[in-house]
Amino acid sequence: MKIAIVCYPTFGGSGVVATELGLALSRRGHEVHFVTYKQPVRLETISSHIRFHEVNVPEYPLFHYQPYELALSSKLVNVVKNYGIELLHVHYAIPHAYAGYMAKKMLEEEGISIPMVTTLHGTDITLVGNHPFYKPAVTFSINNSDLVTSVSDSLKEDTLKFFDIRKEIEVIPNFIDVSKFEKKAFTDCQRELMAHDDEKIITHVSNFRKVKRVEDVVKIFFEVQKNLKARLMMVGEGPERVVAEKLVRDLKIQDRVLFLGQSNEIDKILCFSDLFLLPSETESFGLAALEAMVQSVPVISSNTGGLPEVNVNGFSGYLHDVGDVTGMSRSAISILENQDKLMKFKKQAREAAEKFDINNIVPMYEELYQKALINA
Ligand code: GMT
Repeated sequence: MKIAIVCYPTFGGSGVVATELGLALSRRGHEVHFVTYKQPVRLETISSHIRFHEVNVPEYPLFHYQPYELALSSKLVNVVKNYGIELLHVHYAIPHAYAGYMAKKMLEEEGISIPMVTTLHGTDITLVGNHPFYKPAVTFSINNSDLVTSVSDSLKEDTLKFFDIRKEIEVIPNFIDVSKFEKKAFTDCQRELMAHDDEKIITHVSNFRKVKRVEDVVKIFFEVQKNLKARLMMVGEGPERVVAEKLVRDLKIQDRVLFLGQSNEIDKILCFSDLFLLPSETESFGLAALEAMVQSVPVISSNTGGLPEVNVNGFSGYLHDVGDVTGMSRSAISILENQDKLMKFKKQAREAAEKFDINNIVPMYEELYQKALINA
């Protein structure tokens, strides 16, 4: 198949999923064309089955906002015509589904019919898309996609609750390439660079937005380090980083907390981590938790959104109500203070992650594409 994928090229989960999906599809013999404003961060290899098409939006002083949707839909029309693309797969409804629909309509004028699959990722529904400023356009573009998927049951429920949707939504969960993370020896992880042998390493990875509740991460860690020797790795960049840094300073734990910024070495950091914290306000799936689990890192998370579909309470970690810092701290300590329990949870975290192996999930997308092509 010849597929065009539209996504955000940044560190966010939706872009990561779209890129990994495209790479996996190309390895399975499909020709995949990424159409976005920058080369996606995880798109390292340009192979004969992968192409990247940059959407350019020239600055013009008349425009207060540059018309990205227009440039994207025009680019899609050209890519479809030039490369004989058979299917569009857009990740994140805003504005990709809207631009994809416009491209479809323009192509129809030229006698080209192309199906569009839209994958909903989370904030396009729960935070941004739900805003009255965007809601009519988001509803319209979901209803006018040929097929719609969501990354969890919870996100599907939210979409049906918040929007007037006439389309069937199929749940295809996010995935991970389990084989990339074969069990390593403890010593492979260069843990000694980060902590002493008797210290536990706790990690948080996010875009440091309000929804991630990074202050809770610091508060949980503060409680933990009163009970056992530990270090906190804060990975990522975003507006709440300064807030977390201030709290660390106020609590006088600067010597135990490391802010690593945006990193291309998340895999290395997770390799030597003992516990992952994700106390988010909401999370449609929690790809960051899955990335930790596959590296045998148990997760303490909130129990909202799609997180209970990924992190299994009492097995791969523990889940608590949003904001329950006391409960999360207690659970973190209970795992970290008992080496046997920690080892058991590490093994179980990996086991729970295996359900989301790329080889189980990518065929679901291929089947969906076939369905879209038959119905087109
Ligand atoms: O919130 C983020 O971390 C970024 C956001 C995005 O759009 O990239 O992530 C959303 O999509 C991810 C991939 O499907 C999910 O794993 C995240 O849970 C989801 N974020 C939220 O729902 C807050």
